[in-house]
This record gives sequence, structure tokens and C-alpha cells, in this order.
Amino acid sequence: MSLGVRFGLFLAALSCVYLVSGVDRNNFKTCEQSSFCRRCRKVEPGKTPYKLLNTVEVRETDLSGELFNQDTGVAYILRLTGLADNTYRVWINEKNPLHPRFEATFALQSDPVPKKIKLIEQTAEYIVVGTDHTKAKLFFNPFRIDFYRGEQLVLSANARGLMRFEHIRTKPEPKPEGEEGEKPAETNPEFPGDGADSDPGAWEENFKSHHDSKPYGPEAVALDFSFIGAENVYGVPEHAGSFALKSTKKSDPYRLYNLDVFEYEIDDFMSLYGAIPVVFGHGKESGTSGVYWQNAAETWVDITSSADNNVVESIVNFVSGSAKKPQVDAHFISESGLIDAFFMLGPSPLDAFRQYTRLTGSAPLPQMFSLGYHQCRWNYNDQDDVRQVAENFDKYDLPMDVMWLDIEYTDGKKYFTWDTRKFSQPLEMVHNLTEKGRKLVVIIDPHIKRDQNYFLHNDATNLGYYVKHRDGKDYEGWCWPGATSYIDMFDPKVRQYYIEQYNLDKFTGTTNDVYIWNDMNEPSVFNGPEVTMPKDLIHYENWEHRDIHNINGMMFTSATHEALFRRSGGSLRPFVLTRSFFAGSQRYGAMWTGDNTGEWNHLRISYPMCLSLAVSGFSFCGADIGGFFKNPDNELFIRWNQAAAWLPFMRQHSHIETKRREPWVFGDNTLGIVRETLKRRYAYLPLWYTLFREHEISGIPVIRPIWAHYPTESAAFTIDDEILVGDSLLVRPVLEPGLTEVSVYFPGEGKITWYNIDTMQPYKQPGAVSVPVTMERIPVYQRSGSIVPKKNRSRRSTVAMKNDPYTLMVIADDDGSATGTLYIDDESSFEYRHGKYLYIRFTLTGYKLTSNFMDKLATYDTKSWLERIDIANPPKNIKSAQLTSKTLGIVELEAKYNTRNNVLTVRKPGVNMGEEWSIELIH
Ligand code: NBV
Repeated sequence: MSLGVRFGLFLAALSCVYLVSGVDRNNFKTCEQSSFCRRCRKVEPGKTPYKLLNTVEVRETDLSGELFNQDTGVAYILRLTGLADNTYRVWINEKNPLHPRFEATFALQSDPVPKKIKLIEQTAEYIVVGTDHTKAKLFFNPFRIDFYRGEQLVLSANARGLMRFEHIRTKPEPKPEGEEGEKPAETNPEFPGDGADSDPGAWEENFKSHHDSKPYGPEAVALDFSFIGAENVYGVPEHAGSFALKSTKKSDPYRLYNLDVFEYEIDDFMSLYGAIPVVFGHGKESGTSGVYWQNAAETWVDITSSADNNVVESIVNFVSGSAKKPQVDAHFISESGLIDAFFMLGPSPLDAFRQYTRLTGSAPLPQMFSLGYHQCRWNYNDQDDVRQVAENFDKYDLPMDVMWLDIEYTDGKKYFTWDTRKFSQPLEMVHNLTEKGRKLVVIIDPHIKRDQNYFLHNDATNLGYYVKHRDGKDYEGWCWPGATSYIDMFDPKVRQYYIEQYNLDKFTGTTNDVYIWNDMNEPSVFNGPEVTMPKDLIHYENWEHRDIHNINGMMFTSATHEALFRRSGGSLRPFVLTRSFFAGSQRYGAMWTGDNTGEWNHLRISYPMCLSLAVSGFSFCGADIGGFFKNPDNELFIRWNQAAAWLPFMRQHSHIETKRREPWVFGDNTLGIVRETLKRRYAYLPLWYTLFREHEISGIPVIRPIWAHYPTESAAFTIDDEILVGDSLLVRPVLEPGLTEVSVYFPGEGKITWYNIDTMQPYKQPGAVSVPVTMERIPVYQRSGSIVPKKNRSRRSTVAMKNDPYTLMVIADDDGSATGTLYIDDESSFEYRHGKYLYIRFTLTGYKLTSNFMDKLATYDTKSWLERIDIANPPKNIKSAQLTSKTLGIVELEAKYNTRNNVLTVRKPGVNMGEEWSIELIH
């Protein structure tokens, strides 16, 4: 192909991908256009052909048995394993598969911890196995598994009989002339068959101009899960929709297929960049349980609910004869792979979330800088631009931790190189940032420019590192650089090679203060089917792209994470931002919600999107502030900053064609409000950091839906414009223009009082309350009974704040008690894993506030000390306070009561945070 033709093609691809306004749905498949989805969705409920033979065996932690499909005569192996923490795993594969099926075990942090199960009961109809707290009841024919927590049925698999496991078969011979119209012979003539052979899309499929050769034919797997007693289900990110999943009775199922969807729209079931196949059901009576469907192939998830005009007949009626209970069903349909489902039985929301992260891991504690504010755009033009923008943050007194560079910093989109005209002195640029305590993040995309003057392309070609066509030729697609190929991150040799590219002597111009952004790793291929890679391409060990697609992005971030770890000799915690992700990606970095739009509804959707990610194990989530496309006006810009300051990852970013939007370009008033917003973010960093550490240990999310802590308040089950940060702060962003009041839902049924963090005004009335808002700030409340650590001094970056003193914000409950935690370490290294940290619990009981180490063996030499304590709703008539600590002895302190806001302030206790202390309030 001549260069001209190639360039023409590239422009055509670009215009089809980038010039159309709004999402072009024609670029993406519907379930009906996808043969496996169509076949599986057509399965009629209540007629499962699967039976479990009663020759099951129970051993130690497992039950194993054989499933038989009465329509096809095909036999399957079933293994049910008891796992620690109220969890079960059900694994099903063909007994004699014609070729292996991909297992997405990269998602697991390690082998799940098995738990002994015992045989509880066996009859001609069923067998029951389990532990003291939970049990699984397996029905032989029709096959179904019910999971019980105690005596309560909470989850059921194949209750609707929608299971389908398409065995791998040999391709039917083409019919002789004249017989083409006849029904094709199924694998075993004694059985009626599963109907797949007669599907014209089973052995090859076309979508637009793309042909999928499907050499293995039909190989889909599907299973339905019933959440008994659940009023809602949540999860299966990434979708730009409500947190509580909607019924798909009248729409396409939710789709999980990692795609670069240009100008995605909100309230949609379409796929986006990442996929986490986990779903949680929650109900007031039933508590929470979840199913994690470990499959990396394209997946669709149908949701049906007993609330949809009773379409789902609750199975409880015939199981226990009890009165009608609510029920929500999730039907998972995957194109290939096998059935590997994990059942997490709760009972509480936090139990279920933790059970999921015990499988796929929690996020390692990030460096403190990454919780600060990030300034990005496509693109900062050159090194002077970077310097000036960073200087302006100082000039306008705005805290900022990280400057970012998008693709234009490279030499012609060749990653690991610099455009030496615009960035002639990258090390000096990095140095300018680091001397102010700041960092740089640069983008590295997975597409490799096919350019014979590019070392990476030459190496990948010569060493055979590219993803290939079936005939062994390197696959060539189109992306930013023009003709591109894609290295195969599933091959350990390729990973090793890629990891080495980050070494400081290879990626010159970078230092250990330069961190990485992996974009386009779905992968995005402009001229590929649905803007991604063809499914019949071949990866390491002969896996088809079809089998591994959804985990492809994670293979990049896991390698990048390891590269940064190794680059620093294992001393610094990596920071990697990814667009594409899968179950387990939380172990490797942060994610953001991709190319959103500068419109109010996109601001609104950022909260449910991050909530959904958070319960699915991935807390480190944020959305481009102001929207990637379009230009926000002042009001939207302000509200977006205010909302984003309470999501875990806070970054401003925008498209190359948008106007500059650093906070000072909006005029003094907006600048002032954004300044206060950023300062507030920084003041609460000790809380964020503590929550991230607690997430690392316990797996519970950093931001949470209200029902995570108030699981019986049905009115909160669908609230997704309000979040809890940890369990102590309630955040309600303003998500519409022109508002002077918003409705805030105050959980706690009147037993909790919520204090506005700015005014300390208490709200005791439970449920939805209309509260006034101004442009200056959004409503945020602290729970009575909590203690929140803060740092109130204003600095340019987190590094500058490291030794700053702490303020404790204490809110006494009606009994005069409060409690909270604080985690402190060096904020950047792994020394904390060797006991170099402080984990402190603060407790107020009546007149005494104490600080105690929760981990007595850990130590950290901090310079930070306690500067101030504010106690809202304090005990009456306090005259002074008295501190007792080992090094300071007994110190008299001033305590001042403010009648205006009912807050008692104890000034300058002065004690170092590295020692335990107590303060007596003297009355
Ligand atoms: O690298 C350019 C952009 C980036 O700014 C954005 O954040 C990514 O989501 N990238 C997508 C490529 C395509 C943008 C239209």
C-alpha cells in the first residue's frame, strides 16, 4: 500500500472515529447482531437440559460431579469448592473438550483460600454440602444450586434454567448441493442438539466490513443467578448508567466488552473501556450477596427483577413455600471461556465487598502525591508550557501535585521517545517540577508505530512479539501513529522486554519521579471491528483474542506497574493510570472514566460510575474534570471541581481542541472558589490516605454507597448522587445548574446527627431534607460519633505537607463518644510493609480523648504533631484541658468554646503523633 493511500485510510478512520458528533451506535454490536448473545438470550426459562449425575463425590474442600446435557449428550465436569469467608466457587468445563478453554485466573490475586466443607444431606433429588454458616444445595435434575446463609436462601444458580455451555465441536461438512436447506446434523445424532449449528453466525460472522473467521465455532457459556430477597443489584462496571442496575427486559443486556466508545452517552447499557463481571444483590431482609463471573471474553448481562411485572417468579415460593420475596436475576452470557463463578454470601454489604477483594485483591496503598490534584490536558505544548502552568499554580496559590503529558510529547507517537523540538530538556522539565515537590506523568499507549526507524517496532518484528493473524503474520491496524501493531502482553518474554523499556537508561528523559498513564489499552484500533482488535487474532499459547479481550488492558497495566516497581529497585510505590481494566486491575493503579463530555449529565454520571467501580473492588476512580469534550462554563466547571474533590482520583483533563481550562482562565471569582475546593481536598488528605490504607488491609471500598453502612434503609438503595467517604463523611455534590437548594438524604434513622463541615450546623432529621446551597461549596457532612484527621495548612503540594501538624475534627454523639483512625507513614516507599508506620485510633469517651496505636509493633519517626482539636457537640462547661504524654508529661491546654457553632477548640496540644497521649477535658 502506498504511503498516500495509507494516509488517506488513516484520515478516513480518524474522521469516522473522531468527527461524528455523539456516539455512533452503528459502530457497535447489539446482542441481536452477535450470534452467541442471540443464541444464549433465546434459551427458554424453566427447561434446562442439564442434569447432575448422582455420582457426586465430596472430599475435604470440594464436591465434584458430572453434568450431562440431555439435548446434546455432552458431559461436563463440575467442581464446587468451599472458600474462606462465606464464599463458594463453581467451575464447569467439558469432560472431553476438543481444545482447551481460556481461564481468566490472572484476575485472582492468588489461589483462593479453600475451606473445608462437609456432606450435610443427600437424597435422590439433591445433595447438601457446606460449613457451619453456609451451605450449597445441588439439585440433580433439573440441575440447580441454591446457596444458603444459615437457613436463609440467598442465591441460586440456574434457577431459571438459562444455563448454556456450548461444547466445542467439529465444523459440520458443507451439505451436498440440493440439501443445503435441511437441518444440519448435530454432534450426536441420538440427541436433538443445542441448535447452535443451525445459527448462521456460529462458524463465521460479519459485522460491517469485518469478517470473524470463528475457527472453533460456537463455544458460548451462560448461566443465570437469582438474588433471593434482593431489591436491587449493582456492579458489572463499566457503564455510564445508574448505580442500581436497571432491568434489561426491554433493552439490550448490559455489555462487557472493552471498547473505545467515542462520545459515549449516559444512561446506557453499552460497553465502555473496562469490564468487571461482578454483581451484588442487596435487600433489606436478604442482606448482600454477590457473584463474580470469571470470564475474560465478551460478556452480556441481562437483569430481570420481580418488580418487572412479576416476570421473575420467585423461586422461594416453591423452595420454601414462604410469602413472595423480591428477587433480581442476572443472566451472564460469554462468548468463550468456561464457567468459573464465585458466590459471595455476605451477609453485610461490606462483607460481600470484602469477599470479592479477597479473591481479586485490593489496591496497594498509593503514594500520597497521587491523591492530590492532577493537572492534565491534551496537550501541554512544550516544556515551557509545562513550566508556566506549574508556576501559575504557585502564583494563584493553588495546590497541585502532578503535571501530565499526553501523546504529543512523543516523537511522532513513538512511545518511549520525546519530541526533541518541543521537549529538548525533559530532565530539566522534570527537575523544575520535583524541586517544588511535584511529579510528572507521561502517556504510553499500547499501539506501536510501524516505522523502520523505531527501535520498538524493529525489536517487536524481529523477535516475533506482535499479536498475529492465524497464518502467523503480524497484525497491522491503524491508530494515532498511522500503521500500528500491538505487542502481545500475554507472552512472558514480551512482558519482560516491555518492562525493561521503562528503565531510566532506556526511557531517557525520565526519572523515578515520572509516572505512567496507559491509554487505549482495550485495545483501541481505529479500523478494527468495533474500534478494537479482530477476535480471531492469535496471542501467546494460541489463545484467540476472543478469549482474552477483556483482560488485555490489565495485562498492560500489570506490566507497567511491575516496570515502575523494578525501575526504582523496589523502593517506590508505582503509579499507573489505566483506561481499560478487568477484575483485579485495582492491584495495579488508578482508572478514570475516559472521554466524557463537558455537560451536566456527564458530571452527574461520574458519581454512580465511581460507586459501581468502588464496590467492584476498584476504588481509585475519577472522571476528567470539566469533561474531556466541549468547554464547561464557569458554573459547570466549579461544580465539577467541587464534586471531583470527593472522588478518589482528582484530575483535570480535556481534548486537544478544547479551550485552556486551568482554574485561572475562568476569572477571579471562579478561581477563588476552585482554590478553596482544592485546599479542602488537601485538608482531608489524611483521611483519604487512611482510607486507602484501610482498603488495602480490609478490601472495603474507599467511597461507599449509603446502603453500605445503612443496609436496611430501603430509601437509600437507589441513591447514587450522594456518597459516603469512608464511614464518616456524607457528600452531596451539586449536579444541576442554577440550584439554590438540593435534597440531601441523611441516613441513620434519626440516631445519627450529620454536621455540615463548614458551618457545623447539625442535621438530625432523617431521610431527604432540602438544604440551601451557594456557589461556594457543596454540602458535606460529618457523622456524629466520628473523628476525622485533617491538615489545615495550605501548601503547594503533598510533599510540602508531609511534616505538617494535624487537626482532629471530633463530633461527639449523644453519649459524648466518638472514634476515628489515622494512618501515617513516609507516603512513598514500601517501608510500611516492614513495620514503619503508625496506625492510630482516637477515642473520645465523655471527658477523655485518647490516642492509641492499633499496631503496637509498628513505628514511624514522624515530625508531625497535633496542632488543634475541634470538638462539636462537646461536654458542657469545659474550662480547660490537660494533655498527658510520655515525653511532654502533663501540659495544661487552652480550651475555648464557641457558642455560635457549639464547637470546643483545644489549641496546640503540641504532642508528636508518634506517641500515645490522652487529653482530659476539665469542667
Ligand atoms: O491521547 C489522547 C486521548 C486522551 O487525551 C484521552 O484521555 C483518552 O481517553 N486519547 C483518549 C486518545 C483519543 C482521544 C479522542
